[in-house]
Amino acid sequence: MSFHLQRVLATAYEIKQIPLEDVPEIVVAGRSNVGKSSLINALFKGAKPARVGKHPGKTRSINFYLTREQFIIVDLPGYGYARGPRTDMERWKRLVEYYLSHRRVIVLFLLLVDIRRGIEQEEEMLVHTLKKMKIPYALVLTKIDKLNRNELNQLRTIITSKAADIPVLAFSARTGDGKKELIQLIERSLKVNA
Ligand SMILES: Nc1nc2c(ncn2[C@@H]2O[C@H](COP(=O)(O)OP(=O)(O)OP(=O)(O)O)[C@@H](O)[C@H]2O)c(=O)[nH]1
Ligand SMILES: [Mg+2]
Repeated sequence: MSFHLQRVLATAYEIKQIPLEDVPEIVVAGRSNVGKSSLINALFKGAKPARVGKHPGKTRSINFYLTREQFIIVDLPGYGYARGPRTDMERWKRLVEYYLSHRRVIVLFLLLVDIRRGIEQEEEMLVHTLKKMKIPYALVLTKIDKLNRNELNQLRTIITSKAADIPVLAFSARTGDGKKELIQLIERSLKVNA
């Protein structure tokens, strides 16, 4: 099970480059280096359209990937890169807030969290915004291949209990663990909104 890339619809560094397609969107967001681009690449069969970086801050633009299944996967730039200029969070906020407030069709917002870091202040703020805007979201715990089963279960339980009533998935781009559940969640979100 995978999705197929039709084409890269847009690479937006600025507000005016954000496309306004009337197609449902799945958003992938999270801290810099959390694994957003890797997760997106893992969802596609064949194509690996998103750039993956050793150095945090690789994705600076909002990237829109149109799938043959007729929805868009959105790769948001990462936030919270400590060594970046202070104005980065401001720039990020402006671009992303504009994007969120001018979208009609976000069917699912995937908030990625490194399982070893868990939910921090930035994620709490984001969740607050998503709730306010009534955007459906789920937490995706990334890089689970870095833990053994015990550690994984322990951390997953802690994070899930904090997340209360929202779906929590665990995923590894390296091993493909959790990919099936992720694709099912995306498909369900698309159907609910069809
Ligand atoms: N072990 C492991 N490494 C991963 C996984 N996913 C991503 N990585 C690594 O983490 C680093 C960052 O991955 P990216 O996919 O570029 O992360 P990103 O969230 O898109 O980063 P920015 O675009 O900089 O915000 C890369 O070195 C990846 O190879 C995973 O599931 N397991
Ligand atoms: Mg990236």
